[in-house]
Amino acid sequence: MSESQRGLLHCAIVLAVFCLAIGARAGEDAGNLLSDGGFESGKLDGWKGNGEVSSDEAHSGSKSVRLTGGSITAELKTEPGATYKVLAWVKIASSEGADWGGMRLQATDTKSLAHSDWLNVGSQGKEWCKVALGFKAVSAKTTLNVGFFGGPKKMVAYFDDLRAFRRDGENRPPQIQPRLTPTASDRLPASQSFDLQGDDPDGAIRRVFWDFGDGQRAFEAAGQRRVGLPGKFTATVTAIDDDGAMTRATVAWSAADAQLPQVGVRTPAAAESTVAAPLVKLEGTCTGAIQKVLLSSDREQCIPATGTKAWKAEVRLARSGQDLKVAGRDSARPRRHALARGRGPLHGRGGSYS
Ligand SMILES: [Ca+2]
Repeated sequence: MSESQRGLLHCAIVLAVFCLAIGARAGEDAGNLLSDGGFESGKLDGWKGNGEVSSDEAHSGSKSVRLTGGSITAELKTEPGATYKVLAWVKIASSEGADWGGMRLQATDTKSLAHSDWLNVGSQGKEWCKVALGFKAVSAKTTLNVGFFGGPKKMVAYFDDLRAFRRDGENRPPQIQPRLTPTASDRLPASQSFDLQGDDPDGAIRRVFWDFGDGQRAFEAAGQRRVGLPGKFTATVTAIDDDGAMTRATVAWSAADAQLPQVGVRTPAAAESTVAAPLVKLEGTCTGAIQKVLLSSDREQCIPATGTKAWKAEVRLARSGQDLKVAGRDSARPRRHALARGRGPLHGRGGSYS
């Protein structure tokens, strides 16, 4: 798609918000210091506290633990000075009240060693999300606390696939597979969905950032957006895990619409020119229902051209290089502009323009 169409501007609308912690559990470290982190035994083996094993929800298998405002604890055998990681999947079923607190993971010895962020509907949504907690042990026994902590807020949440393991070796970055659907549109505006499958093998994906390449961005792993800009683009998605490791992936996509007006510049023929005189004559053509053609520069000049389908204009250049843009105003959709870039900078040379 030519540069002439790059000015068709539209609002970015992200319709859906999904949980940042996503994907399957493939690739996680083997081993689990918890005796039954998946609660598949149907009992709270190795756990104490106020929770009930439930078949209502399960991240994997058929069971999870349901916590209604309470919490459960498990004792971990730990080595003083060693670093550990706890991974858990949580699904928040309900939340009432706006006071402080929420669900969380916490590692304690005689005092708190580390805890996760509050896990609330606002931060996690109501889908299964993966949460990671890292801590350094100070004695041979560390208590893992899973559940609600805070004020009189009422929360119900399910936890599943809890795993605690000793961290050895380097942190591994997230493994991700981004997807855009569709990757090619032939009519604008178009709808495009984006999503990210993947996981962090030894932690959890904490942040996702999409840069679609057309000026739109999203901080959600998945969603729906409107595409209004024609061209060939590369979307870049960045995933960051709980230890700060980053993975990037790209998806090429394109959009076109033969009905859209186009603006072309015929003279000067080259995208970048050096001229001897300050006054430059430009000529070009437009397709579609263009009502008005305007030239603007990075020196805050704005000059109307004469004609539309075949337009002409004269621009007085400043002393050094500058960018000129040609915009055709579409009469059918007057809020849109077709822009032609790349016919500058035009460098004055000779006389007072050396
Ligand atoms: Ca990691």
